[in-house]
Amino acid sequence: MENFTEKLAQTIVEGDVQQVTRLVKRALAAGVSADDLLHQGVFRGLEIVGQHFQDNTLFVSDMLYSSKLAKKAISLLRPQLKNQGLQSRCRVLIGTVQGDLHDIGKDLVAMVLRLGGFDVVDLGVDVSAGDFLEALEKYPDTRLVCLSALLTATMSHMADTVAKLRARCADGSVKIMVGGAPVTAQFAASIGADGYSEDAVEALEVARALCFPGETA
Ligand code: B1M
Repeated sequence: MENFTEKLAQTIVEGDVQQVTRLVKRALAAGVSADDLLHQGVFRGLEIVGQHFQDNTLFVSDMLYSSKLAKKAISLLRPQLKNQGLQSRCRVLIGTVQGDLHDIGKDLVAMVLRLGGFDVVDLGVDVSAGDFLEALEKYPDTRLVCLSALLTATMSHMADTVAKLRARCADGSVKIMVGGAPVTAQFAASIGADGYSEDAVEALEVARALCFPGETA
């Protein structure tokens, strides 16, 4: 059988929108799971792009184009991804921290949380601590704030935002979860976040544990 996931990864690196669209549709029709296409196709492709960028064989414009292809693939896969319905609704704010424009991982976390039944308000990218605080005013029923960072250089903004959110919500009624490629569990603990997750699937588990501690095994 054709190796659709490998082909999708390669198409994210060097293909175009039509090729991605055709390939994803053919793969789904052939019975390849959306989950496999996402992880072994889209994520793998972006990983290769990152490696090529690091060894100077790809440029920022190439990374940008690949991210567009990844978003196209994700939009086609979204309806097929498993809905892990949750009874209780819970307001979540999410954003990529100040100075950081990466949103693919953040969008995936938002999507998985929505599939899991959370009411997600996506504040976008380059979100300052002040923007997060303003959003908390606007959505007073918020129970969880999620911060994403992809650049080592923006991790300090993550720390600053956590400190300001903590100062505003000292009673612990609002939990904070952080994540993103350079973020580790140790870093999360050191800045006082309540939770950390390595990927979008784990983010749902952590969000549930933080918002509904009595309901998780
Ligand atoms: Co950028 N970039 N980029 N980039 N980019 C990286 C991150 C980099 C690792 C590439 C490299 O050098 N190998 C490097 C960062 C190095 C570092 O600081 N550690 C880098 C750089 C240097 C830059 C620029 C500075 C380049 C330049 O201009 N010279 C620049 C910075 C711009 C800025 O933000 N101010 C830049 C720009 C860009 C583009 C705009 C071109 C584009 C982003 C487009 C977009 O997002 N709309 C881009 C891209 C595409 C990448 C790579 C190739 C792919 C990132 C991605 O989407 N990955 C990336 C290399 C790589 O990752 N290998 C790279 C796929 C995504 C699904 O993974 O985002 O990690 P990720 O999310 C995961 C987990 O991390 C986790 O769950 C997600 C899904 O499982 N997660 C969370 C994420 N957030 C979470 C939050 C949570 C929990 C889990 O809870 C709240």
